[in-house]
Amino acid sequence: MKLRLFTLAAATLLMTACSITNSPQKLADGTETTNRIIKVSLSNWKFSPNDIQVKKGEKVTLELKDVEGTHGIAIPGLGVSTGKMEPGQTLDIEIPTDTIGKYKFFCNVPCGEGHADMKGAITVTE
Ligand SMILES: [Cu+2]
Repeated sequence: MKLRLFTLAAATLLMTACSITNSPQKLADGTETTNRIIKVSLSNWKFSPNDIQVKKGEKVTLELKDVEGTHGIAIPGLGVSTGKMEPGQTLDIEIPTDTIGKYKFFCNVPCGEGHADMKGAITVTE
């Protein structure tokens, strides 16, 4: 009986572990992904977070949400450039992670006095 309980506990634990790594998550637009989702908010005048670390080969989707002001994001080194985003708008972007490096990003929509402060970086590590 003790052994059976243990087996059951082990199986439950295993199932839990699998669901953490494999179960699809819903993106803001309702589509599902097994990618790691990193939520990034855009506001006056910052990206949060603005220092993002990912692993080489990791499947990553940035879930951008504009919470204040009109902004956009450009990550030239990763070939990403959004259009204008308005408050309340979300945008999901899968980013390439196949090359190690530090990729700077910045706001690509003139948005006022703090526009030049809207910057950050995504670092892809081994
Ligand atoms: Cu801006």
